[in-house]
Amino acid sequence: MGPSNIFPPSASLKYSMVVLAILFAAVLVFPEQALAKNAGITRNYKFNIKMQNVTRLCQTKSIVTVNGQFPGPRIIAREGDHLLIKVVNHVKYNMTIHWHGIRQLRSGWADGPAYITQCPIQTGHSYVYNFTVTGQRGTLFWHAHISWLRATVYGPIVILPKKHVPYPFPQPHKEVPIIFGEWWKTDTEKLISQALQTGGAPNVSDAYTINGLPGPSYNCSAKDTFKLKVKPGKTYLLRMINAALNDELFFSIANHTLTVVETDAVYVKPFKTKVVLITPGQTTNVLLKVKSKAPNANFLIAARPYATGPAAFDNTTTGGILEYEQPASSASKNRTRKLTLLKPALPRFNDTNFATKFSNQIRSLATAKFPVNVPKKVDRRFFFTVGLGLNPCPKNQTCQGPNNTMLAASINNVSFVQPNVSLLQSHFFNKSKGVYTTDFPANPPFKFNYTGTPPKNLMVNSGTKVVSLPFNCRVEVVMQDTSIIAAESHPLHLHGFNFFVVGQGFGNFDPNKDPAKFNLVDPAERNTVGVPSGGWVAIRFLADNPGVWFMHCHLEVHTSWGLKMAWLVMDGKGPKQKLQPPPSDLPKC
Ligand SMILES: *[C@@H]1O[C@H](CO)[C@@H](O)[C@H](O)[C@H]1NC(C)=O
Ligand SMILES: *[C@@H]1O[C@H](CO)[C@@H](O)[C@H](O)[C@H]1NC(C)=O
Ligand SMILES: *[C@@H]1O[C@H](CO)[C@@H](O)[C@H](O)[C@H]1NC(C)=O
Ligand SMILES: *[C@@H]1O[C@H](CO)[C@@H](O)[C@H](O)[C@H]1NC(C)=O
Ligand SMILES: *[C@@H]1O[C@H](CO)[C@@H](O)[C@H](O)[C@H]1NC(C)=O
Ligand SMILES: *[C@@H]1O[C@H](CO)[C@@H](O)[C@H](O)[C@H]1NC(C)=O
Ligand SMILES: *[C@@H]1O[C@H](CO)[C@@H](O)[C@H](O)[C@H]1NC(C)=O
Ligand SMILES: *[C@@H]1O[C@H](CO)[C@@H](O)[C@H](O)[C@H]1NC(C)=O
Ligand SMILES: *[C@@H]1O[C@H](CO)[C@@H](O)[C@H](O)[C@H]1NC(C)=O
Ligand SMILES: *[C@@H]1O[C@H](CO)[C@@H](O)[C@H](O)[C@H]1NC(C)=O
Ligand SMILES: *[C@@H]1O[C@H](CO)[C@@H](O)[C@H](O)[C@H]1NC(C)=O
Ligand SMILES: *[C@@H]1O[C@H](CO)[C@@H](O)[C@H](O)[C@H]1NC(C)=O
Ligand SMILES: [Cu+2]
Repeated sequence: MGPSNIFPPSASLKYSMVVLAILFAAVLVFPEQALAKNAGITRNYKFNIKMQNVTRLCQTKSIVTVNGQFPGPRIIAREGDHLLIKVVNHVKYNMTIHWHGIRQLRSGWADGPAYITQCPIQTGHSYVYNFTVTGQRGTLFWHAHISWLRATVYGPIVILPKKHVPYPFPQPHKEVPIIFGEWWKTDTEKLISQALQTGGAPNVSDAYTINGLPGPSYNCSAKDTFKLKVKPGKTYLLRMINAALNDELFFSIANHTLTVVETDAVYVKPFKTKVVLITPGQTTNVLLKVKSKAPNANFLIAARPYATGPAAFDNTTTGGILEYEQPASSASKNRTRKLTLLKPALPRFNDTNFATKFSNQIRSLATAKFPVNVPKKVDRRFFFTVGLGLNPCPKNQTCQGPNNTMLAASINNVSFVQPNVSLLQSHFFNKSKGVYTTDFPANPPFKFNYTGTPPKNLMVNSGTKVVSLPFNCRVEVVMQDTSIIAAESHPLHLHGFNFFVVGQGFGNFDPNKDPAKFNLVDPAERNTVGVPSGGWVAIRFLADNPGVWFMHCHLEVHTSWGLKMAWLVMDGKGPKQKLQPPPSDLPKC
């Protein structure tokens, strides 16, 4: 029996996150069947995809939700558990759900990106996502993986360590998810479909949210503010998730220091910081040790963007409030007194220096219990340019991209064209002809000064191309930002694997000098990494998971423009090295 059956649906959406935060402590004493020490249990969840009216920023809007909740329900499991999540689609949109960061060992059919590993779940249909959480513990999240529906369809995944296995840091008093989102007053499905027709950039969002709530900096939103009530002297584990569509975020709590202990469900060497940078697709666990005595103040919890491109961005700030439980005596005496609200200092919107320093601090634990399995040798090397580009305007139309073009984005100048059947099915049933080709280029079509003056012709090529890899191939990918249209940070997300961030730098990657500086000792292990604006990042992974694995920018607007590709990992020879056949309820196109 899964937690979904135990946690009652919360009556009030507005308070649901607060309620969940309180219930969260109960998870740690959650009754489980007595089973062999390492055998996981099966947890069942039901996700009814349905419309729900939600009011934010003084406007009521009908949004797509899971079970009417916004943000959606929390998935809780322990390392080793099996998950069966039945998704039933009651809305007019096609739907898929992605379990972001879950490795999906040999269970690629449950990964979720539309037309990559499955056809969408159509209106009135359902699909059971069936997978096991193997070798992972920490915070991840789930979200819709079709069009822009993840704007409102997202929620946390909390993976606790196996029973009786402690964290490699002090046990927190409480654990609290902090999930960032992005809110538009307008219908986001209309927004992106119009933008893709006109070729222009879609309008930026109207607000950011913390656990679905914009907070006091927005018009008529003071009542929609996330509150974190703390007991003096205690330590809290904040499970932070950036589920925003298009914006990397700086996060800080006034007058408090945070200790980063985990990123993308991998423990890291703890380090202290006032500010956290979190890109869309990343998750970060931090310990918050609060002051030992309740101060006479409240503290703003704030997040606002890190933005590097020239494009317009939502430059607003979302806020929550950290409140101390006051001692009973003072509370009664001072009940009516309004505490001052202290505000944190956040880096400037374009503070790339901070971004670089922050990401360099993230290091794997590299202990006997949590070793770093970074490939020391490499079988296949790839050099990928990532960035924007243009498509010509169709005849008879005027377009809103620069000089009457359409904005596009690409990897190695290939702008990915979404097929109309799923790549994984086409691969499994040997029906790739006319769906995809395996000639995705290992290098850009021509060399230029990637971060200098762009070439004259900015037009992209288009195609549905993948890279085919043998099982257990050791892969290195250098991702190089380009200044085409403009240099910009791109958070690249890889499905099906964690990778190791072995190096990064500014300007053009130098294949002769830079590899000597790679960190093969304690590199960060994660599923999403920011390609530095005007720079490069080098990652390595072991292709030990057969299937078709999407890799894309987690800024949804760039994905929509084609900044995506897929890796096709072949079966290995061993019996446990093969992709399983598809489940019988796999949706059809
Ligand atoms: C949302 O509000 C509209 C207009 O008031 C109403 O017609 C509709 O039934 C509501 N939808 C839901 C799911 O409550
Ligand atoms: C889930 O997948 C496992 C492994 O493939 C399989 O044994 C099991 O029967 C599946 N469960 C359901 C309910 O489909
Ligand atoms: C985008 O914003 C402009 C200016 O605020 C507005 O006129 C337009 O209607 C918006 N477009 C959409 C699709 O919401
Ligand atoms: C703020 O909301 C009020 C309604 O509560 C509205 O009258 C006012 O125009 C709004 N202001 C802005 C700047 O949107
Ligand atoms: C907040 O921090 C400032 C600067 O460090 C300090 O002067 C002030 O006393 C702090 N206030 C509280 C209530 O902790
Ligand atoms: C946000 O952007 C708007 C429009 O570009 C600008 O007027 C405003 O000053 C900016 N606000 C902040 C806090 O930078
Ligand atoms: C109660 O409020 C008064 C006046 O603001 C302040 O001087 C006093 O320190 C407060 N007492 C406590 C226990 O915080
Ligand atoms: C950041 O923005 C400020 C003002 O908006 C500008 O003066 C500065 O040059 C920018 N810094 C970088 C590194 O782009
Ligand atoms: C393009 O415009 C011409 C003349 O206005 C018209 O005859 C033709 O049908 C249009 N073609 C398309 C594809 O809209
Ligand atoms: C648009 O055209 C102008 C004039 O030909 C040129 O200077 C500019 O670089 C072009 N912009 C883009 C993004 O191609
Ligand atoms: C590339 O362009 C940058 C920025 O204009 C410049 O500083 C750098 O020297 C150029 N590199 C090469 C190899 O030309
Ligand atoms: C939903 O998915 C099916 C199968 O791929 C497709 O035929 C249909 O056009 C899609 N509907 C919408 C509204 O996108
Ligand atoms: Cu991007």
